[in-house]
Amino acid sequence: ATHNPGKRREVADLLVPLGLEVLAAGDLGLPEPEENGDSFEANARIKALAAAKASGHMALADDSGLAVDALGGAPGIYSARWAGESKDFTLAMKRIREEIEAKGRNPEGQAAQFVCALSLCSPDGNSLEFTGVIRGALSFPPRGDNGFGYDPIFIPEGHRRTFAQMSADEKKTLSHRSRAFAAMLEHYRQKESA
Ligand code: ITT
Repeated sequence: ATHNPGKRREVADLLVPLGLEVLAAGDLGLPEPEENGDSFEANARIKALAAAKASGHMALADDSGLAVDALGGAPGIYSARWAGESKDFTLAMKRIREEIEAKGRNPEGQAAQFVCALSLCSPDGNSLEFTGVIRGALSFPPRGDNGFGYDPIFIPEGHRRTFAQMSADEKKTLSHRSRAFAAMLEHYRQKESA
């Protein structure tokens, strides 16, 4: 249930090895519902439910974002909106730097985390949500050409390069999205073996 090509790529990369065919809401031309929830989980459920109802299939939605400790968790669920109508993440990353500076802090090395909530919803409206988090630090100026969104300013804990400087496979071993997926798969594995 996504219209974001970066997410589509990463989600497909996680689902295809399970033998699943991936059709994105963007591919199907489904409308984007208003994301008016107050948490990542609530917004993921809004998107999954809308896509499940519109398509008649199980739908998986991802709501995610970057939460900066020094900004009280902003941009958080507003991560896409900080990039504006034109989805300009250079502008969004600049705003993060400026808002940290406005608090009299040095943006370099500020603690932050990427959060991903997944919602898997059936057309009858039953859903389950799973969350994954990766902590790290901000680094400026933006570095790297891989990935999408805020990847060029985020260095995951224990590493020295930004997500955008890592290959897709390396990001996959660490990311909030992979962690939320792992939680979802673990849930269904346990259910299967029960
Ligand atoms: P859909 O709702 O159609 O899925 P979106 O881009 O609007 O796409 P969100 O509302 O969940 O999705 O916004 C999340 C934003 O957070 C997204 O636009 C990215 O810029 C950022 N983000 C999420 N995961 C990211 C990642 O792995 N790397 C970099 N930025 C990420």
